[in-house]
Amino acid sequence: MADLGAESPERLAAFEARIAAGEKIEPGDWMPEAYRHQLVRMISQHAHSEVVGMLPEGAWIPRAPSLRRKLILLAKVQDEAGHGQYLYHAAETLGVHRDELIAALLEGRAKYSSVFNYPPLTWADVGMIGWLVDGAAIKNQVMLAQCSYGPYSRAMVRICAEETFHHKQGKEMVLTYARGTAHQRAMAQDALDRWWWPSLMMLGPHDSDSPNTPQLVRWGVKTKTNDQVRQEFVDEHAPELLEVGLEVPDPELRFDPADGHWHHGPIDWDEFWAVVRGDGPLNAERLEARRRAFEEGRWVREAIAAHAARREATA
Ligand code: FAQ
Repeated sequence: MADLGAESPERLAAFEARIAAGEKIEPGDWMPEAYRHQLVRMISQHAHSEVVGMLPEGAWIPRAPSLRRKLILLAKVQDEAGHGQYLYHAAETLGVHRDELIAALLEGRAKYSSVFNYPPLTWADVGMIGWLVDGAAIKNQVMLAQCSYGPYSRAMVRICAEETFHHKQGKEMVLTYARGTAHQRAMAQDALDRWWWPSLMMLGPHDSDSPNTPQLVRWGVKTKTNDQVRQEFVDEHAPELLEVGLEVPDPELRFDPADGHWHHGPIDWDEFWAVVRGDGPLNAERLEARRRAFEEGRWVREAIAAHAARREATA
């Protein structure tokens, strides 16, 4: 990256004044190294999440129960590949190359969302992932669309539009099954029992245990905290799930008319941190699948590089 000047209190104050005025920070602008570092961390984790996030639903494409459902799921999984592309590009505007980011993922040094380490056991899980996992992702991403870094914020606008469709198709599926036969209702309930807590966890630790939040909020990368986004998610989804006759697997879930919010019971943070550390149900399998895909795609990357070199030599 071009050296735009060392950090000084004046530069930092000018940078923070721009953020306070609602200006977007763009790739060529001066920024503190910690801001750049935070963005690379978050955007690359986000990109990896989209790409690893293709695996749980991708596994169900050959088993979709109808051509219509198959087409919808194919389109959704392709969208997620596209989201990974936008996000790796956004990270590259900060002076890193996607090869470094992907190497970190494949070597197990990078994080991606905890939620994709859980197995989708039945077709109803595909609907529940759309409704809950995309629902949680949208709450977080609508917030990130306001983020102070221009390329990330613009990528989020586009991604949110597509995720909204993913959310709707998931909800439509779960509503169909929740109002269907006794067997379909049981499948929808079983899927909810397994995806409710991982969906709450994916929005990150409580604010009191979130070391990055204060700096991210100060610099307008996050405009809401993890707990605020989680509250929005619960306030929207808990009543809708109950409305269709499903039971949210939380005996402490209750609506408090005094504050107008739905309150959930305690989250199992030991489980969350175990999954983040790599000890979730499918962490090893997910990384192995990504490593295999990387190796199987090697010839394509080599062919593209050879073609580009030949064009350059003959230009
Ligand atoms: N999983 O200080 P905080 C999707 C880590 S996209 C794993 O609170 P922060 C689309 C965190 O990195 C879903 N690790 O962190 C889709 C940090 O470790 P580090 C992904 C987690 O950044 C749908 C440490 O814990 N979305 O689903 C998780 O302030 C359906 C301390 O945490 C994004 O990535 C977790 N869940 O807040 C695709 C959005 N939570 O890095 C297919 C961008 C926390 O210091 C199908 N990211 N950690 O070593 C963010 O908004 C934020 O990074 C948070 C975490 C909110 C995820």
